[in-house]
Amino acid sequence: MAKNLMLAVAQVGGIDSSESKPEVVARLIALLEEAASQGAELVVFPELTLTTFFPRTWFEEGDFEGYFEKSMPNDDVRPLFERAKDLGVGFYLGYAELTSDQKRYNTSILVNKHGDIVGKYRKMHLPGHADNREGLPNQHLEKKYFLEGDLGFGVFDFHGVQVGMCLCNDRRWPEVYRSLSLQGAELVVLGYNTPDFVPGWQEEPHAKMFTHLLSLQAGAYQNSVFVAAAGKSGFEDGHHMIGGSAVVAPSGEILAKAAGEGDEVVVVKADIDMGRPYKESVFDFAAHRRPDAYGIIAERKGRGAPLPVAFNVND
Ligand code: CDT
Repeated sequence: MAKNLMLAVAQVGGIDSSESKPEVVARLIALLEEAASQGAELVVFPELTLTTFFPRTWFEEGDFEGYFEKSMPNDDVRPLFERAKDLGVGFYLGYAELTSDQKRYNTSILVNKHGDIVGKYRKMHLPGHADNREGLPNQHLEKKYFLEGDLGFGVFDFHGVQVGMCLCNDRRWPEVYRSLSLQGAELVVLGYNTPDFVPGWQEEPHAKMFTHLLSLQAGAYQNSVFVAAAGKSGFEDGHHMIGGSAVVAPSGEILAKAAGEGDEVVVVKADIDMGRPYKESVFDFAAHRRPDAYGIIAERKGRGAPLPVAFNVND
């Protein structure tokens, strides 16, 4: 029997800092309802969905706590959980997490169709800087506001579909998809915020959308998984972020992509078994991978000298 999942990416247009969390949650519920009306079973929301992308701004200690969630669901977010449960729809949601021992993470959760949190992820690859770089169009202070994730790359059961999670910059790192695919992931879900300007990031404007989609497509194809990516997009307090929320098949082909940069839902019927022929042929990991030759990937962090290779020309 075909294993189909009605999969939605819910792109969220810019959230100005003046917008309250209940106002944002009302927008998310409208997107959820639109997705459900098209039959969606799982709705993917962006990274840091509940607020403006606050890491663009330097705040002094004590001035940024309002951006963080101390529990999940809390009173602001509970209406989203309740509406999703009523509709029998699950979701992925990114948010800023403050733990009971005062640790801060860039976090996502996976919620099943019954409203239960069945998976949690804390962002591993934190881009940007921790120091105050005044005078720039905007900063990128994820290294100031968040600790590196400590939960690893988990794969979680969503009503029979094996789902891995990551967040934004993680999508550019092949190790992420491979770590998830090695655990049997069939679908990778992620949220993102990709600003036009990131200090120290040299990339032509036209390349931003290309490298975003390239990362999703390469990750999907090389790991025989579906990838569903939802962005927070458009202008926030005058700062622009790319759109391009998309669903990609294990072939690497884009099945659907948001057309604009505002609130928009894209729904796709994902035949989850589409990954199987790839997993059983070109990407049959057990048959073809060479972990004995990949040690350098786990041992070395940055680029360095070549490793010695012993060879005789005619042997
Ligand atoms: N939020 C986030 O991780 N954004 C980054 C900005 C670029 S860092 C070079 C991204 O990868 O889209």
